[in-house]
Amino acid sequence: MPITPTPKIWMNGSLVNWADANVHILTHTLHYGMGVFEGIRAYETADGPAVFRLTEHIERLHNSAKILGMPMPYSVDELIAATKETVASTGLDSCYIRPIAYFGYGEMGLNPLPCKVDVAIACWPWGAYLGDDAVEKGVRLKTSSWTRHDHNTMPPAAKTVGNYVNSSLAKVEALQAGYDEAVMLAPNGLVAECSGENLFVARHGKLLTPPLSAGALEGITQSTVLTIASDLGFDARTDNLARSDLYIAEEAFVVGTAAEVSSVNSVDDRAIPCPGPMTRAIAETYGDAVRGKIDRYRHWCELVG
Ligand code: PPE
Repeated sequence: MPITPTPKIWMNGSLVNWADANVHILTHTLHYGMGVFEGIRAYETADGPAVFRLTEHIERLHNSAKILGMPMPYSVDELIAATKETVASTGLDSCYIRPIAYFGYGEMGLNPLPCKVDVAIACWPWGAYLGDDAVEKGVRLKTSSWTRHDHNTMPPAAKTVGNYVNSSLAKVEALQAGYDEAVMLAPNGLVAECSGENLFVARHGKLLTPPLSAGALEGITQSTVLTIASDLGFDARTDNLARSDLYIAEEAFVVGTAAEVSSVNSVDDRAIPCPGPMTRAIAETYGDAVRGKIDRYRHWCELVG
């Protein structure tokens, strides 16, 4: 999707013009992938723009950096304030937000630690990630020929720049084969997640989503959906899934900040009823929750102003 520029990007403590938010070609992370990032959305609410679960996203950014051994130069509170300042500077009611921390220009070679850690936050308007009408129409999934990371290869709990080589390989393979998104299996063959979303599947009336131990990112939308699903009276929990669980699912959907809740209409050309009743109810509630329309979830909407 083409990027629509906004006026300013936050870089190392101040807002700079969009066109001036550049890095040197010898930026360490550009060569070796040791960076961490987040994907967050701000939505229009009755009280003004609000960033959905901003604190949890910034805490995960800090944890990703900790896993990499990357010193983070700004506290969680400082980055929360910086994110709000950046969103406010766009004048937009809703947008996608991309904080990134990376080892900058300094030295080359595999040890990143001599390089200064730089932090930037960019925002831009971003529409439906898996196509318009992804709830009603559903997306076609294909099991990837690429295996998801082993815990001792690339830690799946950290949202690192380098982890996304694996995701991009899988995404491109799925798109070139005529599908919308890839399902990735862990080295032991269990279902991990999709290239950019967590996956939920209904089996025997229960909603199951693979945990971190199966190689999935601990998604913030996954956590939101587990809460919403329970509040709606559904039995929903993290659990391991086999590939065959996907083929005989009663319903299935993917969740992520960018994709929100998008139903799945087939996996490897095995049709899945779409959208299922639980999927539809959860998607509708999620859409209202992020816009501050549901009292019990309003604490997740962190106002910008
Ligand atoms: N797994 C992966 C691999 C992943 O990239 C995401 C987010 C999730 C699960 C869901 O996490 P959460 O956003 O906390 O619910 N993927 C980002 C992808 C965006 C991009 O293409 O860049 C996102 O949704 O922002």
